[in-house]
Amino acid sequence: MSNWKWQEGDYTVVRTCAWSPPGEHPVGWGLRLFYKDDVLHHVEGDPTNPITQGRVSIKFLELPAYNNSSERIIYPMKRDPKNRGDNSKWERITWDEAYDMIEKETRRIQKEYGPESIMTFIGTGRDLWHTVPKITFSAFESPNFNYPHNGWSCYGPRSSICVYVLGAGYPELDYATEFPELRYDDPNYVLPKCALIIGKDPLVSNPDGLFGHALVDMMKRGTELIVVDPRATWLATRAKYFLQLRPGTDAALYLAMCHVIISEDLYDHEFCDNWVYGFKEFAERCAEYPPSLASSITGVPEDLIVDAARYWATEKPGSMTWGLAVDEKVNGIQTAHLVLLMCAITGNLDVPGGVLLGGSDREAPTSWWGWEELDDDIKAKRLGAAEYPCVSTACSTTQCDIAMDAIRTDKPYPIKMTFTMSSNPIACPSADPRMVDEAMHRPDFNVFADLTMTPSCASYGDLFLPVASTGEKDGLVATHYGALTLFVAACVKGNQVGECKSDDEIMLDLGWRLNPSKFPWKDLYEFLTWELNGYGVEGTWEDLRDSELGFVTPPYEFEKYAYGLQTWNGEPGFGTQSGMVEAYCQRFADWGDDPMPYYEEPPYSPVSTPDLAERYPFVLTTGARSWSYFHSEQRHIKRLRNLDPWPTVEMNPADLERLGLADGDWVYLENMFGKCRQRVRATPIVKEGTLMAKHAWWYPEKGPDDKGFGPYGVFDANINQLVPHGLYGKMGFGSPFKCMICGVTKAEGGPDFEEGWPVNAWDKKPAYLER
Ligand SMILES: Nc1nc2c(c(=O)[nH]1)N[C@H]1C(S)=C(S)[C@@H](COP(=O)(O)OP(=O)(O)OC[C@H]3O[C@@H](n4cnc5c(=O)[nH]c(N)nc54)[C@H](O)[C@@H]3O)O[C@H]1N2
Ligand SMILES: Nc1nc2c(c(=O)[nH]1)N[C@H]1C(S)=C(S)[C@@H](COP(=O)(O)OP(=O)(O)OC[C@H]3O[C@@H](n4cnc5c(=O)[nH]c(N)nc54)[C@H](O)[C@@H]3O)O[C@H]1N2
Ligand SMILES: [Mo]
Repeated sequence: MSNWKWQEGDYTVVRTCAWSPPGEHPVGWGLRLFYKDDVLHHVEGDPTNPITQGRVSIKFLELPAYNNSSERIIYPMKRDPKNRGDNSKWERITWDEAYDMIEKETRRIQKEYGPESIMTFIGTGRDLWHTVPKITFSAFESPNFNYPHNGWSCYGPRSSICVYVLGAGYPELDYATEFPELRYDDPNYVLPKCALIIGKDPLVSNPDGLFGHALVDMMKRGTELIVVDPRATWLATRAKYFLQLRPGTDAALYLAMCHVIISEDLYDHEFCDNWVYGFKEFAERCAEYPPSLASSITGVPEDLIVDAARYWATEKPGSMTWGLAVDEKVNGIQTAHLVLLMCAITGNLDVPGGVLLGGSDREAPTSWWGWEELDDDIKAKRLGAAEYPCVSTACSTTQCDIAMDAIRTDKPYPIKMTFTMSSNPIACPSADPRMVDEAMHRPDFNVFADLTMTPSCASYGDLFLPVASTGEKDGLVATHYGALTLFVAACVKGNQVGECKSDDEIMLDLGWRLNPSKFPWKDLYEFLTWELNGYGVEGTWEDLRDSELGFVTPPYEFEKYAYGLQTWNGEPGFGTQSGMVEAYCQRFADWGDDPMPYYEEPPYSPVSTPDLAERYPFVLTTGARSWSYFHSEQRHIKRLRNLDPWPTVEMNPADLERLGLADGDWVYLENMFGKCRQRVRATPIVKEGTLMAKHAWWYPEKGPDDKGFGPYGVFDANINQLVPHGLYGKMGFGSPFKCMICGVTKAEGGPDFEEGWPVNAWDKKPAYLER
């Protein structure tokens, strides 16, 4: 009997705090995992977890189906590169053979082409954002760590802007994480009067360290919402102000809101006088956007813009949480800049009940560990770094469009080997996925570390490393990847499935083999303790696991800028070049952009490309999250698939009527870049003329060798065929995933499946139980 493992009848119960897999951001779901005969049987929420307090997402309730699925690959496998695309050719091998292959190819490529010809690929914020950089910089000694979402348009603009404009870690809602015992009832907690929810649907997405349901807890206690979204989400319909804008036009809206706040003298004079650099110039910039103009651009009524701005400036403290829609536009950096300024000029930064901020000493979201030790001539070869210092100063990654161009063209040098840990490029993150698929056949050797076969690996993988899931590994969870550590908790292993290893174990194995001097930890636990201490928590990983809650909250300090806690030298102020919040950012000017935020029409829109819009009359936003799925995962989990069985495009009933379409019809979505097929979902939550199409769809049930639409039918529904590669902002950030244009035509039908698909799919007995 211990705090983290005990017996209940026939079940052994293990307490854990989940991160990934299945794919998830660091929400830290508190879970109790029930094992019977060493097999995960069911999952319950852990009521003692201070954040989630017993609540669980459906994806984690379905963890047994995910972990025990017959689709899991539980042994290493290889396939001769000449057989790429033929999925009957995979052979089971041992870990030693797999590592031998990696070592042999690494040494050969390092010698013949240089280590820069090895590129790693990572997906979204799972618990390997501290792992893959180490594999890249320290094991392979390559400078090319690649996140293949064009224009780094998830988290990149939002987190980098914090570095340049605030000199701080990530901003987040004040949801009483600093009071783990009593939470909202702690007498020192200040409830935000107003919360600004921007381009985010946190109840569904729980991103990056925010437990979305906390908003409901806060609303019950009186917090009012201002929601900015083109779709009437659950939160939007309960908001005090719902600003339903045209996708891609956020910056115009925030310029106008700031204009109202400044021109009506509702701003925080003391804060602006002391701490905002370039306030006067910023006020002039905002004056160019009166609400009437913003209204004509965004489609939000003028009086709503004015009222919401007044409310935000006067109902204090106001908190804010922003989402992916801030980034997924060419104008992403400027949009993010404006959101921060809207919080700054109202005096809401880093005050109780306001916007929490990470300290300047916090790690950037992309870990730099091992980077410094690379030779200067190798560092200089990082793809896209010289062209886009705005990307390369804050992020240790490549600029991903340029990285993909190198694979495609061998310029400036060829990429001979790739190592993909947690990404499915042709199904999910990459624009122009058919081009990416073709390009990815060029390297000599492509390694994947994943849990199931994916369209990407089926198409161009040569080696598959099987990864352990939640419940199968020991690890840590920390919010915002270290950029704002609201809490740290232990992920605990309950059983071993096949020969699966955790990403950290794979990293250590590779490091010890390829470059042992850079991997000083003697085992996983020494490594986890080192990571834990890096988050500012003392003691060993085992101490944390064994503790009463398995969970710690590093102390949070408010108004750090006033006490010298937000700068490197201990002086009061912010950790920026000017020591203030930068409305005017000299660095942006140095990097060839406007030093101040501005609005720019999306590159393809009814306004910027009216001729094209005649043929493709809808404004298209994509990828609003689904309760069932984390990106391209879980399509094979029966109960999750039943909840959301098909790729759908949300359309207003008036548009459907006009086009002679009906709910449930299959349609082609098409523009000048490509085409895909999805199913209509009639709904008034989108305005006439706006569409929202789901992303990351593929059909596991089609099998890996489906010829019609590529492996698992991946090119049937993939909306990213309508998004161009290489279209991003002047400083290398932001791509138009959430603001394209498209046309709709009726399709003859949907994908052809046997009777009963997809709802009766995956009824097979969990194969690993037989193995
Ligand atoms: N059109 C459109 N496209 C989008 C978006 C959008 O909104 N619209 N969103 C974009 C965003 S924000 C992002 S971040 C990208 C995401 O893109 P990716 O992160 O590449 O997402 P996935 O396609 O889910 O690929 C993840 C793979 O990792 C595996 N996996 C899950 N957990 C783990 C783990 O812990 N370890 C390992 N080794 N593997 C794991 C899964 O099985 C899956 O095959 O997609 C982007 N694509
Ligand atoms: N269940 C689940 N959870 C996830 C993921 C998942 O795939 N599934 N993915 C994870 C990842 S990597 C990320 S980045 C986060 C993303 O999670 P969020 O940040 O919540 O982003 P989205 O769900 O893509 O979109 C949020 C809202 O933005 C709105 N929106 C669309 N276009 C615009 C626009 O131009 N302006 C404004 N203001 N709003 C717009 C959409 O209508 C939607 O309601 O979720 C994470 N969590
Ligand atoms: Mo993301």
